[in-house]
Amino acid sequence: MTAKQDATLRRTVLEKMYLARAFEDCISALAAEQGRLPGMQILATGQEAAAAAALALGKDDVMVTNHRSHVHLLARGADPKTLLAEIMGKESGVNHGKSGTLHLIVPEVNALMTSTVVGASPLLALGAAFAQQYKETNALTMVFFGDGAAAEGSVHEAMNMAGVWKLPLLFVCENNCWAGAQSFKEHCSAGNIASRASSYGMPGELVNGNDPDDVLNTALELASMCRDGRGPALMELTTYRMHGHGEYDKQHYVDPAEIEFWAERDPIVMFSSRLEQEGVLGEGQAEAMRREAADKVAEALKFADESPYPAPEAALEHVWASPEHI
Ligand SMILES: Cc1ncc(C[n+]2csc(CCOP(=O)(O)OP(=O)(O)O)c2C)c(N)n1
Ligand SMILES: [Mg+2]
Repeated sequence: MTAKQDATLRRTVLEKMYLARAFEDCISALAAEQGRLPGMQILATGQEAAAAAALALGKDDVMVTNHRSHVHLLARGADPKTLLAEIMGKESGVNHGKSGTLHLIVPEVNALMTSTVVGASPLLALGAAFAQQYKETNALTMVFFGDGAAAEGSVHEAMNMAGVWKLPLLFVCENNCWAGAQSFKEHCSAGNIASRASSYGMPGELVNGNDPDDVLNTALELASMCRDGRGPALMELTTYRMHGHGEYDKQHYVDPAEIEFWAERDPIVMFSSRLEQEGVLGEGQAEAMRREAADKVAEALKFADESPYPAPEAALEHVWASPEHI
């Protein structure tokens, strides 16, 4: 990558981080209003540097993600309008209002699946990576999962088979220090997840998940290894869930000092000031990006608000794949 490409990509990473923050701030506000959003809202506030991992993917690569998916999908290029409409259960949503926030699928950006079954995404991704290898494509699959999911048998099985078959599968574990109301220390016997990679014969990298440069560089390097036929890889992003598990959760079980500690390490604040200091962004450009993101989300909200709910007669449409898609 040349320095110019590098600067362009880093600016895009920041743009996507601002977009994800504005998008989720909007959801957080809507969730506080009665009757605006169906179901539970799970946000990734504080985890926006993961956008850099999604931006390491090429057009033909596949992404599979979990219940905390908005950052990944927006970074990959999902349209905030149809995404927000979907989350609001509207007909114009990316899945015609039938998935809501927890089962989003965005075929336009090869986001195959969002599974809220903890630990399911890596197995689904294994199938996608198998198909990529079988069809002799040059593409890879990236799968996001949490530190809690890492304890599920299905995740170990997926890692083992990916290692055996040398599949082009990049496992991205976002260790946000919590799985529901259980801290990492309460549910994991090891100090980190990345070190497990050697058990499955693949490289494992522990990355500062609040530093988009680290995330981007490691993701680019590991993705290129997967693409070259060298088998799967694992990266663990150490980060922090700034909100509760869902918007209903007021985090009574978390030491406020812990939240404060991580608030001082806000990935957006740190990255925007780094890009300004390095001259990658000129004066006022970061603020302009932030405002542009807020405008896009305001437009998305207007679009979603003006869209109707699906008609009851359409309840069974778009639920099963039509024969021509099988
Ligand atoms: C198989 C299964 N078990 C339990 C749950 C309930 N559940 C939803 S999210 C969650 C915590 C997952 O933690 P982690 O994998 O660290 O992801 P995070 O929520 O922190 O992003 C649990 C236990 C579920 N959805 N699926
Ligand atoms: Mg977690």
